[in-house]
Amino acid sequence: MTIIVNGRNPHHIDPESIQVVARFNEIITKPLLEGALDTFKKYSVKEEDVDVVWVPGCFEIGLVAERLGKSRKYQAILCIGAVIRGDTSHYDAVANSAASGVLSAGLNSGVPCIFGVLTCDNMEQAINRAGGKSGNKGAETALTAVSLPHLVFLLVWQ
Ligand code: INI
Repeated sequence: MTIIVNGRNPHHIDPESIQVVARFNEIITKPLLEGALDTFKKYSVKEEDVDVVWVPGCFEIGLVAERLGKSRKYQAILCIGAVIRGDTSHYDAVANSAASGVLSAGLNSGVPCIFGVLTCDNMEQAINRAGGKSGNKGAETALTAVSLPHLVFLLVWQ
């Protein structure tokens, strides 16, 4: 979806952006990151304006995203991870913490923190969404990272 605000396409801005990527399930998060970097390239975001920070797992994303947001160095923070259901309820704890952590990071810092975390029932679902049959969710969520800073800017300054 392209959001048009005041008749202007917010995609025209080049956000200085950061990606927080979880190492856990790296076989999935690496292609998600590559998809996101491809999207940034398509929208003329300069390579030198994108920083990538790796965290151990999705549980840690919120904390790191919030600190980075509060540093005021970035216009958007794209949080990438993959939580895959196992035999226990650990999945729910990590997936819920990742979602609420990313939400809090955005609300507390005022910088758009985009939820690029896959929550899948199995590895096949994750592979399909990391460049397989169902596309690349990293590439898709990067579109939000490109468009949201302008929207937030307009809302704050109008
Ligand atoms: N971290 C993930 O990113 N994905 C998972 O699927 C996952 N599972 O299933 O355990 C996971 N666990 C690690 C967690 O994010 C923390 O790094 C760890 O608990 C240390 O705080």
